[in-house]
Amino acid sequence: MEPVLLVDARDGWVKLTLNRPARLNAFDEALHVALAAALDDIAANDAVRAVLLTGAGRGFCAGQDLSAVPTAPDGRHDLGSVVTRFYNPLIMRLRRLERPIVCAVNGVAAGAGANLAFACDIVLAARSAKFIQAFAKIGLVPDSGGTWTLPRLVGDARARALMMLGEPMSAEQAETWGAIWKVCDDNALVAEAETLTAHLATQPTFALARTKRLLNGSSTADLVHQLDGELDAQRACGATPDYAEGVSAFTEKRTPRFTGRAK
Ligand code: T3D
Repeated sequence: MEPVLLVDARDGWVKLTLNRPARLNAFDEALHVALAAALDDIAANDAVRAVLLTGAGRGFCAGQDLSAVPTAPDGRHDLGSVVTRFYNPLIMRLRRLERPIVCAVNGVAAGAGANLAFACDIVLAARSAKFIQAFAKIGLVPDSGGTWTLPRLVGDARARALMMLGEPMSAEQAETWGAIWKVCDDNALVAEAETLTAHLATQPTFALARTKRLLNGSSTADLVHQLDGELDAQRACGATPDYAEGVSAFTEKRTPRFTGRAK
């Protein structure tokens, strides 16, 4: 049987492909478990300096597999257990992973699938892709951090309408509204995303990780707190070999060779 997650180790980076194309890569328990394990392996491996997340087939991810929702002993669907065990930890794993995560949205991203994409660091989308806050259509609230992430990306008015109406946001709207980094032609998406991830894998990983940490905290911190955080991070970055290399390369007018290491 095909694995539900394809893990493809490249030179300094890993490509993760959600692989349940017949269900538009909707999450069942096996996919959650495999993705969590892969992200934990990456976190523990300093040789991996960037991650690319995408989907197999014509969809990116249709959120929860609606045919695989566990039931509580009283026979009701127990959505709380799925969110507690899987979706909330997944979003925190992505946000806390000290590597840049590129997301290549190759097709429809619905429900938790859309909010999974928005939890990544740099999102590219195929021109034909769309993002759907599908939750209200089945009587649910947006989860996987969507009510936190989407208003910060596109503004409150757009987030409210997208979530209450469940209407698709096209890839081009997503780019124009600031929800994603870039739209790519469908047949160029994979190559562009791979090139970008490979580039990130050669960059100063420690500094990128500290940048990610600062950005994660910025929307809830006040300026004084944020300035303190930048001070700590800058001090730590200033002690890395990558800072020395970056300055040398600048002075010598050559491309820097970063190791990504803290020491
Ligand atoms: O436990 C919990 O539920 C709590 C957590 C919730 C998180 C969530 O993500 S809730 C939201 C769940 N997702 C959805 O509601 C989206 C459901 N899917 C759709 O609305 C549509 O499929 C799409 C708009 C995403 C795509 O439409 P379209 O017309 O391009 O494709 P399709 O024909 O609807 O789907 C293709 C196949 O994928 C189809 O199977 P079939 O008929 O060919 O055998 C369809 O049933 C299957 N599929 C699509 N989404 C899901 C799914 N199967 C299971 N679960 C899905 N979410």
